[in-house]
Amino acid sequence: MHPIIDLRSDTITRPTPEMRRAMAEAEVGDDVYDDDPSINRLQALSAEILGKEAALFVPTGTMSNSIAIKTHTQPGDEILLDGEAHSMLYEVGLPAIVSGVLTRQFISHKGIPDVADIVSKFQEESLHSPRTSLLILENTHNRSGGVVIPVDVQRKLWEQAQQHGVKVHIDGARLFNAAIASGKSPSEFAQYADTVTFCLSKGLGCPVGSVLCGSHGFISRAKRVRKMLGGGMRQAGILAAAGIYALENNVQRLAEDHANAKRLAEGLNGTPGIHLEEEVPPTNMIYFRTDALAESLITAMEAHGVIASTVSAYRIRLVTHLDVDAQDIERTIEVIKDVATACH
Ligand code: TLP
Repeated sequence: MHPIIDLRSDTITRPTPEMRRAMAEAEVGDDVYDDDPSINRLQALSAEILGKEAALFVPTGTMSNSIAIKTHTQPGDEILLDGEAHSMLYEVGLPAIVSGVLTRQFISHKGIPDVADIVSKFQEESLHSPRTSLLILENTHNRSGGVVIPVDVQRKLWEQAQQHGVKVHIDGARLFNAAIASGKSPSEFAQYADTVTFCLSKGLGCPVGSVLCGSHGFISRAKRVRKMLGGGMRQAGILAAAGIYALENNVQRLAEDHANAKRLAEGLNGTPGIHLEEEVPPTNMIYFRTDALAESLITAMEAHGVIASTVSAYRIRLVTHLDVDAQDIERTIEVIKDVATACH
């Protein structure tokens, strides 16, 4: 019997023995009093890597985005974001609930925003209109297949946003994937944003955690919002130690996840009933359309030990990560080909 191959998400990774050791040995203190040395170290390291003044450790990417939106905006403001963004689709309406903002959506081309379109949507406060106070960019872009928004596009958007008094926040849940795939440093992306969040609990392999980075002033206001949302943790240095371990050891290996995704796409290409959205996946995600109902394919795959996510009725996502290796990828190709051919 083969072990299960779980490609639902890169969130499913489990900490390795080395990471667990780092966690067990972590020095801790009460972080609400700023007394946790491991959290302080993770925050300093994150700010340094992203080229920002300060950083804040938070439990999840969802909370991090929410804190950023709340800290950047006033109730009644408008925020601009991709209609397929995580903050739009998967954060349970938090921008409306926590921040009281309007969400105005733009349509990107395969995850890449159109600069002119976005600029035309910026609104100044007037007798009639809400003020556009924030632009959110998601890099890599999850629902668009893990695509990387190029640094140059970010730069153009940033320049325009600055001219219009609009802040820019990057949901960089997978910013390190973007950096590794494009051969740029994370700070090259981060320089064109006021704030950036990245997740430790995805490709980097930690059990919990995200980090929000920005200026000193922004982070001290954000810390208050984190407390308000119940995210003021105490001896969470145990978790931060996993984050430090990941930043020191698990960044370069993301290239393996990208290579595995490419091999998986190559192996699936041309399979009857399966239509890859990208023949060459940009990072660690593969999205494909199915002729059969996605759910029926997923159920058949599960019976052979391969788990994936249904995105919509005829759309499936596979994500590569630390807990799947090249051998698992070959088995996944075999299983999906067999199942898809049988369902066709
Ligand atoms: N994404 C999850 C699901 O929620 C869809 C996944 O499996 O991909 N930003 C982006 C771009 C994300 O993809 C996610 C999680 C988050 C934020 C939220 O992170 P968490 O799960 O830590 O709240």
